[in-house]
Amino acid sequence: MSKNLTHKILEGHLVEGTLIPGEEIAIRIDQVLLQDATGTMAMLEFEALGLDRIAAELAVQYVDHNIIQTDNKNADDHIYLQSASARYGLHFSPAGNGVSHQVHMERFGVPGKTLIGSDSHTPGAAGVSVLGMGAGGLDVALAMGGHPYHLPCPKVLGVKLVGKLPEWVSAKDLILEMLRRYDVKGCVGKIVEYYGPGVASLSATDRETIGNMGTELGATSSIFPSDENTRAYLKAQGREAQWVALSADPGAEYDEYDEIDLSKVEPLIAKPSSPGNVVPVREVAGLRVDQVIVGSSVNSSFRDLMVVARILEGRHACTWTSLNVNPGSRQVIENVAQAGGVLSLLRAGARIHESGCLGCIGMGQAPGTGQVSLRTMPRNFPGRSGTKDDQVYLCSPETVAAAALTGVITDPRDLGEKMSYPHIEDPKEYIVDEFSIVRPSEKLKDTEVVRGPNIAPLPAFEALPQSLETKVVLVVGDNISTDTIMPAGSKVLPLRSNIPAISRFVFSIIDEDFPRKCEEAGAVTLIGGENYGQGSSREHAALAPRYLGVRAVLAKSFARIHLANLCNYGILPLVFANPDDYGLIKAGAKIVFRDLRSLLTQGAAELPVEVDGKQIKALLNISPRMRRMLIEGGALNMVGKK
Ligand code: MIC
Repeated sequence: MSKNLTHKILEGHLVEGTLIPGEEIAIRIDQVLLQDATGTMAMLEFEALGLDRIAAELAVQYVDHNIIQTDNKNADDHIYLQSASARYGLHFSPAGNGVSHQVHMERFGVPGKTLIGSDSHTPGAAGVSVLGMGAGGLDVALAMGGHPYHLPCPKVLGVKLVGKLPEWVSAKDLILEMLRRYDVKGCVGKIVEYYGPGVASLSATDRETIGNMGTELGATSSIFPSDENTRAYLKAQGREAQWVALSADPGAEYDEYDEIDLSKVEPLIAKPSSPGNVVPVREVAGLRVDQVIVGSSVNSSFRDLMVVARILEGRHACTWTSLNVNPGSRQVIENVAQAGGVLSLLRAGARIHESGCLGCIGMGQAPGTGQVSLRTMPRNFPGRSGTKDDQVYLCSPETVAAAALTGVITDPRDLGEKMSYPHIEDPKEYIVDEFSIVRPSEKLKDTEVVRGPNIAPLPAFEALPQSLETKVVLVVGDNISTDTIMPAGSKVLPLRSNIPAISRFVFSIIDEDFPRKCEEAGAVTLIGGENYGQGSSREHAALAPRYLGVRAVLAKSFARIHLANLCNYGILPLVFANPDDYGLIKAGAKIVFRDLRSLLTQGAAELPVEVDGKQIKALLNISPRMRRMLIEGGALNMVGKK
């Protein structure tokens, strides 16, 4: 039978289950990626497993998020991560080296491998045909320890690409076109597989852009065939020997189909404050722009920076528009420098920042009150930039460059009247620095793990009681992101290794009093709408609420990674059997769950819920493994028992 590429990779790694959409499967994980903001917790969890060394083929700890060292906290975390990497056999990529997704693709991605990362944008690995998935820190720790990764078997959405992108239109516009079609939850439970003749016109880094931001569709992952473009990229990285050709069989079938004619894609932009709020750039043209940023997690490759550099060459950014460049890696900026791009950018007035995530998660670069910021980043959830009521738009490097020149949102095709479109060729041979990554070795194995004062021990949680009496402390709407539940930003991110401290900021964007209210209530139920917990992989959005006493979230639906994180920390992810019941529950309501333990043990898919004395029903649509976790009070308790 002819197979699609997703099924070929999944089948090659399947250790439990069958490839039936929705059923839980477990797959072998070849590579693991961690970043520092989620990595300290994941590393503490790995240590809690009591293993001497990692068991995965490769694990790389990147330092790319918490790189603003305003006091000891981030530096303490980095020392912990570096010493633990040496001790347990991880590769270590220090601060300044670049964003995990970009560096992993440069140095480690191998077509056909599976990768999980403690960062939701791990699917960017699609750039070199790696099946990358974001996961909570605990799942990542388990994968490092050699455990398989469990997930609901996704459907495969086959997107046939035909034609070629026009000038001034690039990969970002293509993924924005997908977001225009599917919005932020249209691909939950799916892997997006791109195929067809149009694929050949997209370079490896273009594919990285599409895979990385495919996360915003709610997708489990994205994948591209491994072809001559993949080979050219790996060759330019000095890794041609690791290339293998991979594609779907001719006539392969998909669960769902779509088609995009690349020649019809136009410059698009996601308006505040959702990556799914996409319109043509023309529709918002003329709006004054105060800040533009190219780079960070996505669109930070050589091509992305060089296209901006060439557009701006010999010109200067508009006086009121701050032009910012966040290279994806040290390698990117070295190569841009070699190609003359750094000088063009500097002479255009650019602020060139250190390689890393930076403003993408509110680590600096916050816009001023009421200011408009155009960014090539993947997310613009409310307040994520660090500024309340921010006005962040997401767009291509070409649209960023056009706005930098004119000071207003501008369709980059309009620049075509004054200049020809700069086609950027990727280097035939990238400058590669083999010393930029600390490799594990026998010598480093005896390194002592250094735990500074910023590292607090993991909190322990009790098993599920037979009955639970809770209070509703907060009712939220649809598409609540983990940025709202557990904000990022320069004030909060440094507390990622200290759950008691970070828990003071849970839901602070909505209600600064939330932690106190939870403590007063003792046990808490939260009420959510559709796609609760979309966005990041940060397990802190489950772990910190659990620490405050949250025992259940009753919502219309959940985002994939967050649902797993809730189970990992013993929080019940319940779905309204009748979505109309959502409107009946107000903050302050008393919610009682009776016979919980027995019902979960019996495998009940429907649970009775008493809301202020009135009975409604909730669905618990999770695997038997997740049920066991909930009963034990979380994954660590369960693994500990084993
Ligand atoms: C993000 O883009 O939201 C982050 C910050 O990279 C997160 C990880 C984190 O919260 O540390 C993600 O994407 O998973």
